[in-house]
This record gives sequence, structure tokens and C-alpha cells, in this order.
Amino acid sequence: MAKTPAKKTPAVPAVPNRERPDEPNRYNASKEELIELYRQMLLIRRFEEKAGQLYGLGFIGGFCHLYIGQEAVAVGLQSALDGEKDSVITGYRDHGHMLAYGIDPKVIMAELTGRAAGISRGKGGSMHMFSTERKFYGGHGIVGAQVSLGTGLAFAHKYNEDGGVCMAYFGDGAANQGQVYESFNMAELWKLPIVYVIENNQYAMGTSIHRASAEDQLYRRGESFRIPGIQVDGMDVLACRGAAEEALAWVRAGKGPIILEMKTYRYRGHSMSDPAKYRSREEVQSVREKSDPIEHAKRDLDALNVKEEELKAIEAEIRKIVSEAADFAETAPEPDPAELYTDVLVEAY
Ligand SMILES: Cc1ncc(C[n+]2csc(CCOP(=O)(O)OP(=O)(O)O)c2C)c(N)n1
Ligand SMILES: [Mg+2]
Repeated sequence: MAKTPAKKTPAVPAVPNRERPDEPNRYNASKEELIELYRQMLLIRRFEEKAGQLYGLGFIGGFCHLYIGQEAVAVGLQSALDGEKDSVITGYRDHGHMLAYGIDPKVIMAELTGRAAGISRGKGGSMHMFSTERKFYGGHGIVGAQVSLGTGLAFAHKYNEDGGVCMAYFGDGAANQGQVYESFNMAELWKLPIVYVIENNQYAMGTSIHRASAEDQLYRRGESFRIPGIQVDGMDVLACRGAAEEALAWVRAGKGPIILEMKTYRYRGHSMSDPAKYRSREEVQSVREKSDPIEHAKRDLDALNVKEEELKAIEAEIRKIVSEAADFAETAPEPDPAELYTDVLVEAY
């Protein structure tokens, strides 16, 4: 009896040649621009160090996730946004993104200490900071939720034809969440104006990316939705800014979403209550020594002939701003107890 020929597996159809974004260049910053980027990174670093101290002293309750080590990402990317039109959304590690958006350090610190003058009137705390006037939509404690909410913001930009782009940040851990991929699908299908920023700081709580992710090259996570991705040195503020320019040009040209995978590192534990036993001191020390984003910018400033005295003056100015923010946050009044009954949703749907 003749053998039935084995059924051939159909060849996977080749993905048609797609247009790809250009390989981003490091941003060619003027001396003044680089000084400003350096200033902002230093402000975040010193602000976060102070927040860590205030937490230790009991001034800050609840969760507190510091951004130390990741400063170049928020600063480099957000410096390319149009503050009038574009929106930003992120997770709970949000102080740096607010500072990079030029929001007053005093009202951010006062939110951390739960004071009425805080940006969310002292009711949001570290994880839930909002500034709708500045189109900063949080601050979210649910891992991955900001990705679908950000996709909604991008939908609104398109629907209202306001010319804005949403920058939605999330972590390497969040990148394994289901709602991220539902969002990717809709965003590409409808060509929504959104830059998905994966802040790959190598860990999701105590789990390293290599233990949790089958595809650990996260810039490739949009491939099956035809969303292009770029991997970026997230410890180099000029590389971050250059990638932002490229990504925004892509999105503003109506080509739909794009993914930026920012390779970065957090120096502190996941939150203030994490002793970080899942990694060695040497690992952290080695990143600090070899790749610190602020030291990196210092070398670039040196190459532009910026003198040590000028950097010292910036350091003094930043320390003053942070210490004033801390004084304000320690002494400003707490919300009135009647505030317990405001901002509460009572309507029925
Ligand atoms: C839906 C959901 N699952 C789990 C958690 C608990 N949780 C809080 S942070 C976190 C890790 C997220 O890591 P990553 O996305 O890499 O962000 P990173 O903290 O590194 O900035 C987890 C699992 C949560 N808040 N929400
Ligand atoms: Mg992470």
C-alpha cells in the first residue's frame, strides 16, 4: 500500500518588509542643554536620598519606591516631550518622572509625608501622584495597569486630534502582564500615538528578568503586533534623549506605537522595606562604579569644558532645593479630617 505523503508544515509566511525606525543617535546636546539634564538628574538623586532618610525617620508612611540609578531614563525621555500636548503615565516608582516634568519638589515631598499641600492633597502618597494640569496621569500601584490606561490616553489624543503623544512607562516585570499585549494589539491596529517605555532595571521585586522572562530582549516584545522596538542604554542621558527623538518622530508621523527598552538598574531595594538579599553588594557596586548616569553626564560635561566649580555650584543649589522641600514636607499641615469625605466616588452606574 502506498504511503500517504507526510503532510508538510506550511512555511511561515515571511513578514513583509516593514519600515523600521532609524537607529537612534546620541543626542547632540549643547553645553546649556547638558547642564540642564545633569541638574535634573542630580535633583532626582538628591530628592530620593532625602526621601529615603525621611522614610527612615518615620515621616513617610506606606510604600516608597526610589528611582535612584534610573534618573537618565525619565530625564532624557521627558526632555523631548511637548509639555503643552503630550501626556505621561507610569507605575508606582514615580517621583523621578514628576521631577523630570518640572513639578515643584515641595509638593512632591509633601505628598510623600501625607500633607494637605501635597500634589494629591496628601491622599495619594508615593505611589499615587497626579497632575492633570501637567498631563501627568500617575502614579499607579497595579502593575501593568498604566499600560492600558496609557493606551486609552493615546486613544484620546487621536480622537480629540490634539496632536499629543502618550509616554507610558512600565517595568520589566510588568512587561509579562497580559493587559500589556491587549494594549499593544489595539494600539497598533488603530495606530495610536504612544511610546511604550519599558524600564528594564533587571529586577521585578526580588526576581531577576532572566528568571522570569522567556524573551528577555524586551524591545522585541511588540514583534507579533508589528510594533518596532529599540534597545537603549538607559544609563546615558544623551542616548535616552536621542532615542526619544527617534521614537517621537515615528509616532508623530502617524506610524503608530513604538517600544523603547531602556536598559537600566535600580541601586536601592524594590521598596524601602526590601533588604535586597537576592543580589550581591558587588553587583550593585559594580554598576555604580562603571555605569552611573550622573557620573556619565559629568564626563560629557568635562569634555564640553564645564568646570568643576560650576558643577559644585549646581550641587549646592540642588541641596538647597531639596532641603527646603523636606522642611516644607515636615512642617506643612496634615489634611483636615473632613477631607476623608471628599474625592470619594459615590455615584451609581
Ligand atoms: C497586578 C499586580 N500584581 C502584583 C503586584 C505586586 N508587585 C508590585 S511591584 C511588582 C514588581 C514589578 O516589577 P517591574 O515591573 O520590573 O517594576 P520595578 O519595580 O522594577 O520598577 C510586583 C509583582 C502588583 N502591585 N500588581
Ligand atoms: Mg523592574
